[in-house]
Amino acid sequence: MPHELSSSRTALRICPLCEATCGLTLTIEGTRVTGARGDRDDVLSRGFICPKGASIGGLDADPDRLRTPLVRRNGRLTETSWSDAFDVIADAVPALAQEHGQQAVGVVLGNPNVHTMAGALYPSALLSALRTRSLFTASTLDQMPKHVSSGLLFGDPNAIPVPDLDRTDHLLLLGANPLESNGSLCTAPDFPGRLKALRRRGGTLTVVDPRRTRTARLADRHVAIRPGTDALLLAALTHVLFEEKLTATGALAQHVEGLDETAHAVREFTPEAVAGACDIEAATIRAIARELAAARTAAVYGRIGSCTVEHGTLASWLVDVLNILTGNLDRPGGALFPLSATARTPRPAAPGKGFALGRWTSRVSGHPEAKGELPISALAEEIETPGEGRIRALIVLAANPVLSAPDGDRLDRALDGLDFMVAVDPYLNETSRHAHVVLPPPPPSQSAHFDFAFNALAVRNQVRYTRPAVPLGDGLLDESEILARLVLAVSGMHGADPCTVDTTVVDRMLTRAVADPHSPVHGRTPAELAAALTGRTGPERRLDLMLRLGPYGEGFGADPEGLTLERLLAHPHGIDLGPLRPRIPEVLATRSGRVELLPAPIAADLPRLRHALADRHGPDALLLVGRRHLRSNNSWMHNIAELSGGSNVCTLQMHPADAARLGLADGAPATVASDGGAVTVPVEIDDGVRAGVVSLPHGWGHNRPGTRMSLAAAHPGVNVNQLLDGSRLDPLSGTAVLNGIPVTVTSAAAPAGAVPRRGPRSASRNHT
Ligand SMILES: Nc1nc2c(c(=O)[nH]1)N[C@H]1C(S)=C(S)[C@@H](COP(=O)(O)OP(=O)(O)OC[C@H]3O[C@@H](n4cnc5c(=O)[nH]c(N)nc54)[C@H](O)[C@@H]3O)O[C@H]1N2
Ligand SMILES: Nc1nc2c(c(=O)[nH]1)N[C@H]1C(S)=C(S)[C@@H](COP(=O)(O)OP(=O)(O)OC[C@H]3O[C@@H](n4cnc5c(=O)[nH]c(N)nc54)[C@H](O)[C@@H]3O)O[C@H]1N2
Ligand code: SF4
Ligand SMILES: [Mo]
Repeated sequence: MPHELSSSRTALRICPLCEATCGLTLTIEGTRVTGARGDRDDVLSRGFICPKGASIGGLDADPDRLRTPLVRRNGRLTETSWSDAFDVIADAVPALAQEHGQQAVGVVLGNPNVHTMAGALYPSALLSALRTRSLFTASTLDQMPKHVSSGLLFGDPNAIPVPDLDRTDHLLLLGANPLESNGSLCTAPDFPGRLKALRRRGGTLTVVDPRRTRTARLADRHVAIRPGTDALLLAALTHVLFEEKLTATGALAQHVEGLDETAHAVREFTPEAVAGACDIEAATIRAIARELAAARTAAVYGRIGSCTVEHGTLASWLVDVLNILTGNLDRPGGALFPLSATARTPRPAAPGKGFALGRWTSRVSGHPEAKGELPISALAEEIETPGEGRIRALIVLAANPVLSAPDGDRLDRALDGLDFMVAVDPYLNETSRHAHVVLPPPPPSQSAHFDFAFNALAVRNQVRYTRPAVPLGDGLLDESEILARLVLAVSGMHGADPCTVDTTVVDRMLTRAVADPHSPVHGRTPAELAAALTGRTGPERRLDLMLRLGPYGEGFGADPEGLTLERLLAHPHGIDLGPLRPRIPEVLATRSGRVELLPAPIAADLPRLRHALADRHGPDALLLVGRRHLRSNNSWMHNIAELSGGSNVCTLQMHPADAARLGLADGAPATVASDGGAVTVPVEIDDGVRAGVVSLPHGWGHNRPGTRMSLAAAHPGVNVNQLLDGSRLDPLSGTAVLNGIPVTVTSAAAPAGAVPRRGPRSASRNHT
């Protein structure tokens, strides 16, 4: 180890562990991260840190992290060299595509791709190299309904309005628990502090959640809705605004079409009509609508609990309908569109191409694509079902669908039957254990960081970049280089310099820019511009290019004060680019050039919502919802000692009245059963969940053989997604219904005959 690395020092690193993107100050001894605190000078996070960020040293140094590529030989995964690993991929993937067709090679992208530079910069090159439509991502377990509603309303699926937390007077928050999750589709480090500040400045907070969460406990009003009925509640709020003439679209009026049609479309959803289904009094619904309309400024914001439900796209649409009708969309204090430093530079407003859904459908069940993706719930059947286009090879980047998607047992078996699978993952887990080649990225401290995705969802426009805090360890490859080499290996260019991938992208972007009359580089030559780029690596040069051509960029000399990578590097705590500002109409890309308030696919889905009005559950029905714990992160952070234990456990939370009715004591094992199967799990009696609702966290179930996550395996928990068979989807977005699932719960010690019809499946076995 070089001498200068042997003493203690500090280095800045943006936290990649959740959407808050806090700036961290790492303490480093030698090459080891021994501490982390919030960077007080960070322009966005101002010193905030949570327990996960504080434990990043433990995650970085986890002895179970893979440090060497693995290749399957004689059925066993064995350590190998990087060159051998890529040789194996180059031998297998192009040949399988040749033999079975392009659709036979599938790609799965998991959540951490939005938290790494590599995940932002290379998947599109991978997909174009493969020319496959077999793309599945965590979005169809998450925010796809929001993309679809934004695509339909605004013409751009990535134009997602963000609640202006720091300036709003009133926040109506549905199905989100930022006190545990630290926020999502709303990048706001210290979300808890920002909510408290809202209250302190006299603002009001309403939280709609079947559980009295830590967020709900901060609120002026907590509405314990029946799961799965947010779209009904939101439709009723919309109805009240029209009925009581409380709409005031203000400056937006000239940019919105379809108001009358929308009023007509929600006419049946009166507060009185939805009250029973939502289990919320009509008077409360009217009060919420009036408060929303009366607030000087207000924002409606919905997340997981309003997305991963039966009417997820309708609920996501109605969130913005309410923002629009109250004049709060696109105004300070309402919900605004951020403008990130790497976004496309705004153009003069003009009609766009609009957003199309269902341009193709999945092979087996005919699910429509959304944003180029097929529902991840359909992955197993696409692997299992014979016929042309059957998936034979899978490239899995940073995803663990065996735990995160419905019916993990079925997917587990399907993956086992693949001809070839690559996983880019630091862990050998429930999914990667099936791979023929595992390519492990380095730990976070050894990677550079830039938030391409979350800067476009942040409550303040700002830009930050951190270089690796620790040099790349011996024998490791930067994840960008791993993905670049993977692109080359599958595209017949195996062995070429990985920089080729970056120079090709740079050249393509510059060629497009010089031909664009709106670009500051119009008419110049790509080679001259490429030569001006700075940066030590391919990803840095690409970042430099995006910053220069972005909305705050120096435009290769057009604005000498503008952003470049060099200027950003001179500001290690980031550069504040100001509060969010109105962006309509420039942000609109619909065919009409206006906000299309009642898009046809939405109108066509409303009859399904009408059916839900009548959909009454019996008095003893139980509906399952999820939950997140502050010290958790989906399926992959149960292996970190500092984050484990205490209240971070896999239990079935249940209201005391339901527990009493079912004869279940606190801590007693209960069997939960639904469409897809059953799991057995300890009961936790908690009056924070409303009666008629039970809650299990996701990401557990670490009991499969062949993984290498010792601590996680020692307290495995059960996989909640085993209760799902993958058939419940929000039809417009293909998103799995993960909340509001009817379940039965029985004592696991119950006598024979009392067990559910399909029979309990013990969680401690791997079913085949
Ligand atoms: N029932 C239920 N299910 C859910 C949810 C729910 O609320 N309820 N939530 C859903 C949501 S919102 C999401 S986003 C999905 C997440 O679904 P996934 O993305 O499939 O799951 P993660 O657990 O985030 O797994 C990420 C994988 O990336 C790996 N990884 C971690 N860091 C890196 C890295 O730097 N590089 C690479 N290459 N790999 C890395 C981890 O080891 C892990 O294997 O789960 C969904 N599933
Ligand atoms: N600590 C921690 N932080 C995380 C993650 C993590 O696993 N752990 N995961 C990250 C990821 S990938 C994401 S997408 C975000 C998600 O961030 P959030 O959306 O804030 O996620 P949750 O904490 O799951 O909150 C969802 C809430 O919806 C409620 N809910 C369930 N069903 C319904 C319903 O039908 N209606 C309403 N109104 N509410 C309902 C649940 O009770 C729960 O409190 O968190 C991110 N941050
Ligand atoms: S809130 Fe999120 S980004 Fe901030 S320190 Fe915690 S895990 Fe990291
Ligand atoms: Mo997510």
